[in-house]
Amino acid sequence: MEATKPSILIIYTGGTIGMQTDPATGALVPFDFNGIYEEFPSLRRLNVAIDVHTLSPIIDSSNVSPDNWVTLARLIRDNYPRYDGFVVLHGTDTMSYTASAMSFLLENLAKPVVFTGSQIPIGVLRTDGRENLITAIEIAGSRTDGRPTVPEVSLYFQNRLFRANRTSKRSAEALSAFRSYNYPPLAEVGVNIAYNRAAVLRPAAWDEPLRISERLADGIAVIKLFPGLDERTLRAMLSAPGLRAVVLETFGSGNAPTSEWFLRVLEEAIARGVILLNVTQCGSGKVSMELYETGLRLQRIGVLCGYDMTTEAAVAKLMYVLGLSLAAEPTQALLRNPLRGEFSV
Ligand code: ASN
Repeated sequence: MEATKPSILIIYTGGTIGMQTDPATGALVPFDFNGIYEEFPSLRRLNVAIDVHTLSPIIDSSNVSPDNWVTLARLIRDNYPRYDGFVVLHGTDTMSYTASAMSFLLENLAKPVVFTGSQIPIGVLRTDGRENLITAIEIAGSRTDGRPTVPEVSLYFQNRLFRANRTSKRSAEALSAFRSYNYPPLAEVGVNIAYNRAAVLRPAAWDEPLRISERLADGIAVIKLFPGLDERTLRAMLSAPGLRAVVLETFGSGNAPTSEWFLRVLEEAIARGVILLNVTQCGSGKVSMELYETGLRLQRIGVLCGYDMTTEAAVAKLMYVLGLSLAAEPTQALLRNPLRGEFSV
């Protein structure tokens, strides 16, 4: 008996992948993904059943907000029992933020949610969108031993499948726009799709209902250190009304100046209850605060270690964890431990 076709919901949120040239005006206009089979007849050969949901309004991803993330999470939750997998088409500029946020918001996820997009509009002959889309659909529908092959939030771009919360957009030009410096690809795509099954996250249970968190905290900031950052500026940033947590982008393996004023300003913020999470400005490698005096001082005053987490994942995780409104201790515990494979200790 033929196995039933996997059913995939494509969610189009906006971005370059959904653009095509209007033959009349030459301007870029949105592509109607409901006509996906007419545009890409080869999709029928994939042996998957596809439905399309277009979010309204579609947005350039620079305009994405945490409210959009909650809308997306609700859409996936509401459709979860009906589909075997989800493909989210998203602008590349902030895709790593949205996909990281989704990895936290979707609790008990046991089905594939594959993000993709393109650098060249889908309606342009040389587009990278066609391959990205078709392969993302194939990955979302893939099963191994009767289970989804990649039951986590992933990001597919230019022949590589990554854990979404390990990615950053690293090129505004190259078709290979995303990098995952600190975690190996979940799959490499050539003639075949070679899955790295050992790297894929397994759910704690396969049949738990999907739950979502619908609250993302505000009051999160990113502060990137640079030589010459002065006391007045740092103090002003850390005294912003409503500030709850800061992703502190430090140097190298989590290092920062040891000057008295610098540590005092950070200490004062921590005393006011502001959480400081240390991630490195380097793409690759991790924060080890005990390595140098310059990191140790941060650890002693209560700055949390972000290990090899991306800034994108750190922002999303802080919004998610603080949105849970837990007491200080469980909040810190969630921040000190990886929840969705977002860092390696
Ligand atoms: N500006 C676009 C976006 O992020 C860029 C893209 O998708 N390539 O929505």
